[in-house]
Amino acid sequence: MIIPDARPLDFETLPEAEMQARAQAFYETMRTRRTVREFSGRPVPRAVIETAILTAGTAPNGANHQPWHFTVLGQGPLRARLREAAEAEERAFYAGKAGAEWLDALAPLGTDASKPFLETAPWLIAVFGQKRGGPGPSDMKKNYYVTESVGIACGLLLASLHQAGLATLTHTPNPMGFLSEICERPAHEKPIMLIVTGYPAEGAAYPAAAAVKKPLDGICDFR
Ligand code: IYR
Repeated sequence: MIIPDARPLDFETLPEAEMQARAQAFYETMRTRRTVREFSGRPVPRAVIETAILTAGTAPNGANHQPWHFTVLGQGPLRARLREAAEAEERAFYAGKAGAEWLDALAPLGTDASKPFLETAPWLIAVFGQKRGGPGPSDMKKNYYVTESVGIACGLLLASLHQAGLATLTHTPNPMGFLSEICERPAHEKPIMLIVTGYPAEGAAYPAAAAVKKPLDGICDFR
């Protein structure tokens, strides 16, 4: 291939032992991440959130259109509205809309329609995938692999927040139309998830079932 406007790659080749040590250290960090559903109101500096979002924005993505938007909600009047709208959807979901199989699957996690963290946590990050956009700020081209790209960006965002010492929760009220409305996002953007972050509430706990991870041979094979 011919690389347009080619730049030399800045790449550090590590000794294999160092490579393994770094991979192991990152695994040890990430394996302690737990989804937290009880948040303290203790403030978290906005700069940490900004840096984590910059990290999310490094995700590989379709045609480098970077098809994402992050609306960050600090403490403010939108929170009560958001909680009310999310809990209304969740009440319908848990009252039966989800169906028995889905509700059975959630039983070990103990989740329910009550979402106080939407008001207590210092930061909520609403993540949107842009069906249209492009590399330029006012482009309206077709975007590609939006769901995959935004999924990877969310993974990086969660990893960054965790490694910065914050608790995280991915929340996916269903449907999420109210998020677009409250965040005033345009119709070509699809709400993907809400990422809640802050400190855990004092005495916060998690369900043991959530921490059971499949072993390597349960998620991987080499050929
Ligand atoms: N969105 C609901 C339900 C929910 C669904 C799944 I799949 C989860 O892993 C957890 C919860 C809620 O937030 O309660």
